Formats: sequence, C-alpha cells, structure tokens
Amino acid sequence: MVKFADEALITVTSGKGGNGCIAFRREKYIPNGGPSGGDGGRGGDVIFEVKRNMRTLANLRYRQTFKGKTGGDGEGSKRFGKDGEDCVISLPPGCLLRDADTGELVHDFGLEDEGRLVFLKGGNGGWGNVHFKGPTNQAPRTALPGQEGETRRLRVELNIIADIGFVGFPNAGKSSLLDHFTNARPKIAPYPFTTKIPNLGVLRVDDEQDIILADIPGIIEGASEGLGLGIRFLKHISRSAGLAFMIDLSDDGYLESYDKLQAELANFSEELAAKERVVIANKLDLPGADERLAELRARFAESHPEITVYGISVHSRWHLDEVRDAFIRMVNEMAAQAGPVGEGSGIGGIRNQAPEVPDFMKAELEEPDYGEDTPSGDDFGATVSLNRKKRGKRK
Ligand SMILES: Nc1nc2c(ncn2[C@@H]2O[C@H](COP(=O)(O)OP(=O)(O)OP(=O)(O)O)[C@@H](O)[C@H]2O)c(=O)[nH]1
Ligand SMILES: [Mg+2]
Repeated sequence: MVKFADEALITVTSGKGGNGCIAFRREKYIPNGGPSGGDGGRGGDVIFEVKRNMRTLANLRYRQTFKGKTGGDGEGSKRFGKDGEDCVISLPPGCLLRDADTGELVHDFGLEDEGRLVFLKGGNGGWGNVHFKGPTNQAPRTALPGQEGETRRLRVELNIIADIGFVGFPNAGKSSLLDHFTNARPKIAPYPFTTKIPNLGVLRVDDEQDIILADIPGIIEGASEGLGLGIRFLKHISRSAGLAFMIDLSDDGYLESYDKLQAELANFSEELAAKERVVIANKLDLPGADERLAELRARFAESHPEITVYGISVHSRWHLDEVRDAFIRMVNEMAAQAGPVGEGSGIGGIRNQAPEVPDFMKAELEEPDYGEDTPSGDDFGATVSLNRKKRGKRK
C-alpha cells in the first residue's frame, strides 16, 4: 500500500532568456567588420505532464520549486545562445491546478490520462547587436538582456478518480466492504471514525475491467459545518460514477440515515447529491435486522422508489455478489452515457468530460476537529491499494 499525498504547494518559474551579445567582427583583412553579437537563447518552459501510471503527488512532497533553465547568452560571430532546458513536472491523472493565493482554478486536467500542458513560456532571448545596425549606426553598442521568466505559486490538488464512492455514518461497515471486495486492508474497528483518510482499492471485474472503490471517513450530521471529520474527503468521490450509501441496521436511526447523509452531500455539492446510487443495508446477521430491512425497504418504496436497497452482511458474506453486480452496472451505465470508450476514456471508461468541480477551498475553511490522533502533515491523504484482488482467494 502506498501512502498518498493529495495536495501540494509548489512554485514554478520559467527560465529567463539569454542575453544578447555585443560583439564586432574582427578578422584579418576585413576592416570595420561590423556588429556580430548573436541573440540569447529562449528560457526553458514549465510543462506539466500527465502520466497514466502515476497515482500520487508524492513527487511534489519532496520538491516544491521548479525552474526552467536560463537560455544561453548570445555570442560573437552571430552565434545564438542555446535554448534553456524545459522543466517538466509529472502529475497523475485527476489533478487540478489552483492559484495558491486566491484559490482560483487555473487548469483542470479533467479525466485526461495522458498529455502535456505548456504552463509558463520561458522568456525570449535578448537581441544581439546585429539587430541594431543601421545606416546611421554602423557600430551599435546596444544589445538587449533576455526577458525574465514568469513565476507562479500553485496549489496542486489530486482528486482520486474513484468509480464508486462509499458514503455512510461512522461504523456502518464501509471499510469492511472495501476489505472484502479488494486487496486494500483498511483499519476496521467497532468504534466511529476508524477511517481517517480515504482508502482506495480495486475491485477486479474481469481481465478487462477494474473498478476503483473509495472508502472515505464516516460522515455525521453537521459534517458540512465541520463536525466530525468534515466533508473535505467528499472531493475524492466527486467524480465517481456512482455512490454506495451504507446504512447500519444495528443503528436505531437506520430509517433516517439516508436522508441525513443526502442532506450533508447536498450541502457540499449538488452534483454529488444527484449522482447515481445504491443503498446498502449492512449487518443483516444481527438479531432483528431482517425486520428492520423490511421496514427500510417499505420506506424507500414510498419515498425513493427509484433506489434499490440491498440487504447484506459483510461478516456472513450474504448477498455481496448482488452489490458487486450493482457496482458494475453503475459504472457501465455511466460509461455508456459518456459515449464510446476510447476518446480520452479515463479509469472505468468514463469519458473526458469533467463535470463542474466545486471549490474545495470553501469546504476547507473550517479545519475539522480530528480529536486525539489528528492526521497531521505528512499523514494526510489516502491509502491506495491498486493491486487487483485475485478471485476466489478469500471465501
Ligand atoms: N455484525 C456485523 N458487524 C459488522 C459487519 N460489517 C462490519 N461490521 C463491524 O462494524 C464495525 C465497523 O466496521 P468498519 O468497517 O470499520 O466501519 P466503517 O463504516 O468503515 O467505520 P468508520 O471508518 O468509523 O467510518 C466493525 O467492528 C466491524 O467488524 C456485519 O456485516 N455484521
Ligand atoms: Mg472505516
């Protein structure tokens, strides 16, 4: 499993152009040879490159300043300076660039999984004195300095592109379900807020298809106002094909859970609140859960007839295949809606049409209270296990 960084602050500067040169042609038998100072070379560009096989921003954790190289100075005999080397910064798919100071969106790579963006052009090289020759000035002593490069401070945000995002109150069994379906081994424990950072895992469908599942920390009522672990993690599922709402049948509030969760999602982003979904009622193995499931289903048939409610027990491995099929269906439907796979298709076959992304900065204004073991600094992010789970290994 890889430790995961999902945000980074970096400073990028394009290279300065090389200076123009002042020189004169001096050769035997050629008196008054005239100006011969060449131009400076161009400064290096700052280029972002999206790499399909990268998954994290770990490369930006250890290095935050990036500079294009300065162009070479022009030289005598009308020689141009060498162009400065470009500075190429690799990024995983799913990144956004924001201005570090204002939070303004500068570039969204959407679901592109390959590509280059020339972000800052290097400065032009300065003119050498050959350019200043004229009828009245045959021995110009003027050359231009190279143009300065540009500098920007950026905040790089990575939105893990998960296919299915789990949403639920703490302790509902989200991590247990991820553990069952994938190779990820999140911490599972009988107390709330066991999960403090998102966990990603891969559900293997067949040789062709993988579905990435995201288990995010539990959400509680008031999360959108900063209670609990807050809703900052919702960004990780904001581009998913669908959501899985997990309801704990042993929780006495099981009938209201769904509407409360939905209200918190709607406070974060309307787009998220409108996503395809299934409802999974867990812990069916516990006494009395059967009756509760029947009641929950009756409630949904009335108020949300379009939503299917699956009753499962992760512990007893009941009805998990139905849930798996529902995940596959959601992902395939989304891919079909988005058009043919191929044109810039992203993970899970979702096309390169990134929906409007909410301003995550807003969601982060209030630092959530993490209690005792605050995930600080380096721990922040997510765990990702992208190994495919071998089928039939676990029973
Ligand atoms: N009886 C029963 N208990 C379960 C089942 N699934 C999970 N649990 C238990 O419920 C508790 C919470 O499970 P987690 O998977 O950690 O729940 P979570 O939703 O990830 O919780 P947070 O990370 O705190 O949000 C653990 O003690 C699990 O063993 C189930 O099907 N039946
Ligand atoms: Mg958990």
